Amino acid sequence: MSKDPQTLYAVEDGVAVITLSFPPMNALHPKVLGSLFDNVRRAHADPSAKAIVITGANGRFCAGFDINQFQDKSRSGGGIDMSINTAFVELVETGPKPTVAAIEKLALGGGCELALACNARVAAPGTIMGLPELTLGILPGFGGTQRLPRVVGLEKALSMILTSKPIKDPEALSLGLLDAVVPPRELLATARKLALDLASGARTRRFALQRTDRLPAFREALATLEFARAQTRRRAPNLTHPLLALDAAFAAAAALPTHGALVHVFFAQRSTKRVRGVTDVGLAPRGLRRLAVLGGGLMGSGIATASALAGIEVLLKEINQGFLDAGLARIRANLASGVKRGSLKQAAADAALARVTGTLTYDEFGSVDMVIEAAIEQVELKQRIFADLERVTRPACILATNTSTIDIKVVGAKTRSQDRIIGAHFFSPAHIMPLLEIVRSDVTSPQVILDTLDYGSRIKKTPVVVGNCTGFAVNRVFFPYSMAAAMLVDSGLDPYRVDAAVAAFGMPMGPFRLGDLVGLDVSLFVGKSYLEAFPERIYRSALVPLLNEAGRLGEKAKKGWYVFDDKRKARPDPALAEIVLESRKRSGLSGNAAFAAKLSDQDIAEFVFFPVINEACRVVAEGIVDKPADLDVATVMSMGFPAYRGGVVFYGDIVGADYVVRRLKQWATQYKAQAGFFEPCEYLLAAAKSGRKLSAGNATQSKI
Ligand code: 3H9
Repeated sequence: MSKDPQTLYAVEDGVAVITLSFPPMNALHPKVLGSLFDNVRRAHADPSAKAIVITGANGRFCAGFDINQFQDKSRSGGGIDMSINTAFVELVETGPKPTVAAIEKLALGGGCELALACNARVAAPGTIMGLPELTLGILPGFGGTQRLPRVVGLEKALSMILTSKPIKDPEALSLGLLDAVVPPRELLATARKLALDLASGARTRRFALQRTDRLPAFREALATLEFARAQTRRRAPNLTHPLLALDAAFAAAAALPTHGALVHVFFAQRSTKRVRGVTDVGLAPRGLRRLAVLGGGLMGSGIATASALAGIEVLLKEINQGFLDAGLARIRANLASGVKRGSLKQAAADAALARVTGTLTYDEFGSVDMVIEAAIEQVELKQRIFADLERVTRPACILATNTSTIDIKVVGAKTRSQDRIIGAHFFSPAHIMPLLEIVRSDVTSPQVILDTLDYGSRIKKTPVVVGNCTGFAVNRVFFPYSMAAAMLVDSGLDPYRVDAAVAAFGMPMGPFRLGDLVGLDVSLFVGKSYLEAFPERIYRSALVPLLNEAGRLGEKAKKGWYVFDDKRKARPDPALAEIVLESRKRSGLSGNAAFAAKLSDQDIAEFVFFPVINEACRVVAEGIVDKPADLDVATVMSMGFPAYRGGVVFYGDIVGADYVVRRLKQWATQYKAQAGFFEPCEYLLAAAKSGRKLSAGNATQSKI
């Protein structure tokens, strides 16, 4: 037998048999690998071969990468050609013809990794398999950290990698690392038969890298990793590479939800622009040239800024010269800050400003294609404005309101133009926040919705079309968030602790810091509509009303939950304690103090977000969104829900509907008087029972 590193090629019974040949252990010398891949390519092109078996000469499969290569000083940098991994995936694992490993005696290190890349594995008794790379101070580098956890499960894979101890064939068989163990004389025939079965489809071809069935849920994976990390640090305090190997193996499991979530958000963001009955009925957007913005306050000036920057002519209307000057000054300031931050060129800012005209009358409204009303949230005022708008605009002009709470049909109640009335709900600051919630009523015309979608795209917002209900989609889903957080504080938790736990979960800031940003007067006002709309499932805390009474309105008043210095930096305020104590007294939740004191950061995050998932499920079930993914996009882009958790509905699927239901029920028992707040909705319960994904959506017709 030749001592040269090579592989041999033969076709037997319609199967290409490729034999690793490099005595004594068939180590993966670069020449062996090169020859292996050449022969796999040859097999793929060989019409007489339907499938491939990879085996080893000399009664041995393979002892791994050729260790001599690590010592060869002539090799520059000692690097290993990592395109080998691509070849493992593209030629061996997913190539046009299935591969089976026929293993005798040993499949170690790279040898085991080669076997793992094959679609099935057969061995003779007495075979050992393992990844001993850590004993050489390296990580399994041919995909073992990624494939082994997917084939034998994360816990077993970590233990095999960390201990470097191989396992014997009976255990490998029971773990699924081997598909069969047969006597040596039957090995090749069995492997060939298996390979042909995979080729014909008689048996399902499996791809280790694509498997998820053995991977644990994320929480469990994290617990396994943390345990293994602690153990490794204790046992090998001076070594780094075992920890790196651990992380790499964990990535196979952990990256799964994160990767899945981010890909989900990527596609979800693009799919919000497709709305059934609007974008699939052959309509074309009419193109918006001139926009009127009613109100030059914070929202109105932000909307005007974003629109002018997109090349749209803007007519800004105010009720008196003082307000108009202030509104125009805000637009100038918005543009100047863009230039200062470097996101905007001076010339573009100047051009945008030149597109804005101020007015105190409706005289020019006959020439606009769309009006966005951004006046204060007063029903009668808005109704009066819309009656005026109906009169002064052309019948084709879109009438939009930036209300964040008021039913848009109520806004248009004094008009006969309900079909051209739509909600264009921006988030503050409107020229920066990326989301545009487009609210349609049951009579808003598809053309008006399409034009508003088109306008949203032009001003570079991600539009999400939602149905008309209290709080629409975004605010409605987040009401329970602030309520749950307030419940925790009334139960005895420090608000700053709650904020820290929620920030640790991945939110840009906690609910109380956000309250200060939005303004606690606004929170009180907006919250009222929700309290009235859903009395059966609210928690009414005295906290926000008491803060309002004390003039603690948030950042703008320099004090709210926090106190703020001149640079708008938030600091905890000891003086808050008095208000918190008073609210606790009124809440009647003192019996929950011991429960609250024991909550971990993770518990806190679940306590505030699981009611959010529950409400999101109601929104989906009621057809307020076209598809659950719209809600995911909306929550990521409005409140900064972490994209790597996929949005609230997707997050519910990551943790599992059954787990969410179990927790909600626990809290309903803990908080008897507030049980309605935690009551799981039908949609969530059904998903928990059937195992159906929350993100699968509602079978019934959407309302929007
Ligand atoms: C790897 O695979 C890395 C990859 O993840 C990816 C990298 C990017 N290479 O011990 P023995 C030789 S790292 C070259 O007396 P036993 C050995 O030097 C590799 N040579 O027999 C000796 O040569 P000689 C991971 C190798 O029956 C002869 O074979 N794999 C290799 O008592 C007989 O060896 C490992 O860590 C090799 N990989 O034990 C396995 N392996 O006759 C390391 C053996 O000239 N090997 N040789 O002195 C072993 O643990 C034992 O040798 C083995 C056999 C259990 C296989």
